[in-house]
Amino acid sequence: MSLKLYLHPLASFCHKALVAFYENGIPFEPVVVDLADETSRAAFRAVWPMAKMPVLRDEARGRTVAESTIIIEYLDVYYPGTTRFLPAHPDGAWQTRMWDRFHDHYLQEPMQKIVTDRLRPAGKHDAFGVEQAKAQLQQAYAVLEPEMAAKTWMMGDAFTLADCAAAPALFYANTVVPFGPTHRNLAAYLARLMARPSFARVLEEAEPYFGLFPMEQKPQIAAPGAMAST
Ligand SMILES: N[C@@H](CCC(=O)N[C@@H](CS)C(=O)NCC(=O)O)C(=O)O
Repeated sequence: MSLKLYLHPLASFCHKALVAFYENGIPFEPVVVDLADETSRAAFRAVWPMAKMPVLRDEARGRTVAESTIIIEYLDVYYPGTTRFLPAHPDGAWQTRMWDRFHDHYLQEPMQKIVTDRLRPAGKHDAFGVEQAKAQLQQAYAVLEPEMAAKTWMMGDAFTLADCAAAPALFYANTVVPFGPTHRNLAAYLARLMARPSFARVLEEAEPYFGLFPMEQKPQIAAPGAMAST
């Protein structure tokens, strides 16, 4: 198969790329990377020395494509389908990219900070950094709540790159700092994302791995408002 996607089924940035593949039914071979396994890690480093997932290898075009956003942009250009991930108009395109960056930087990153702090050795935790990350999530929720008052998707009626980014970011952020009970528009948006067949498939495939999530509150495929508050 021409397209190989290096991924882990629990990894949120991999989910973002997978949504794009499933939106347009693009065939690919998944290569599951286990960073805890030396052989798997070394094989992955040989493909992409930064060892961050996802990474796309396009054998037909002889290209290695890193970074979830860039993978989606690459698919949009070279493997286009009915869902177009970037609007043709420059104004729509920059706004889509802005919301994509927003979800990566202000939801995914603080969410990962909170989750990976759990994996640090005793005495190496960063309680202050975790508090800052929680505050940043709350700030991002406050921006998104009015933003999603009257829109179906991040850019309005069309599902784009920004929604691929939003889906796993909001799903996992809601697991670590639930917003369901307090942010109704955001909860309704996450519910729409979870009902979208592409993301529903990603979650279904990830579910067997949810027990590995290193927080007490495990991810759940349930209505966002149903998550327990912390
Ligand atoms: N900016 C990157 C972030 C990728 C990333 O952080 N991936 C995580 C999995 S969700 C990873 O590979 N973590 C492994 C590690 O940090 O060792 C992207 O958008 O693809």
